[in-house]
Amino acid sequence: MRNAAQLDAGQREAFRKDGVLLLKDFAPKRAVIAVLRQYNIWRNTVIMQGADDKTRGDIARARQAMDVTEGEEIAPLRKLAHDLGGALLGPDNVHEVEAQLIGWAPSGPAWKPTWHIDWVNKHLRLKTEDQFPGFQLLVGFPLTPALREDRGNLFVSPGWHTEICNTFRQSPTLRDPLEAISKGIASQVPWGTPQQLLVAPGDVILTHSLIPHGVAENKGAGFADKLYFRLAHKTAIHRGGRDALDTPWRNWQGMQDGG
Ligand SMILES: O=C(O)CCC(=O)C(=O)O
Repeated sequence: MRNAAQLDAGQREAFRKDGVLLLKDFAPKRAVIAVLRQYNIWRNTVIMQGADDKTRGDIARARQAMDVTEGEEIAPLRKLAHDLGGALLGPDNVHEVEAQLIGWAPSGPAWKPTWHIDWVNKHLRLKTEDQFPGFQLLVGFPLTPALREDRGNLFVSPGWHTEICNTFRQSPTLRDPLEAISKGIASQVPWGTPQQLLVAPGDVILTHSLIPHGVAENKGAGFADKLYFRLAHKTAIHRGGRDALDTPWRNWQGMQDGG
């Protein structure tokens, strides 16, 4: 395991270019296993037992997500996420917008890929600036292995944070690029060349908030589970406003001074 402060210049440069960085074998496995164990307990108690039969069936077939604001099992990975946030956004600048456990059941025949940019265009119905990204950095911990494709992997379009920002910068109105994005989502046309990330527990995924992404089909036998932290600079300047969309590295102190 490496210290978060050791993100080197090459990794920062790759992150700037791709908007995505996969850190292999970076998180302590024992901490990852502890979160997975706790998630399974929550899944079988809080989520499943509280549901009626139909909901329980739906849950077993689909995506579940739960916010995790507490839980001592989460603490070591939360610290690592915040350290990484500090390395990229600047030490002492990190604000946690959301922590979320997400599990994808083995997908059925009706499964469809869903492309999106988090919070920019919610279900194609963006009406107000409130839905612009309220975060800047996603830090993801895969809890189960997805070392081959179609195991519920996160898939991403590297480099497209820049394309999205350029589109916003060149457009006189906010509406134009949003409509273009909507169209892409509606027709399921992926941006760029989508890549499924091949990951194992202990790996850490970093993505810029404007990276288009989705989830691959899960042809495996079990759940594909992840823990995601969404982080922002504490001034939360990205909540609302055009600046969040046309200036990719505003307030990323660690990206500006080379770390
Ligand atoms: O489950 C995943 O890996 C990604 C989920 C996702 O796209 C999201 O929460 O925005």
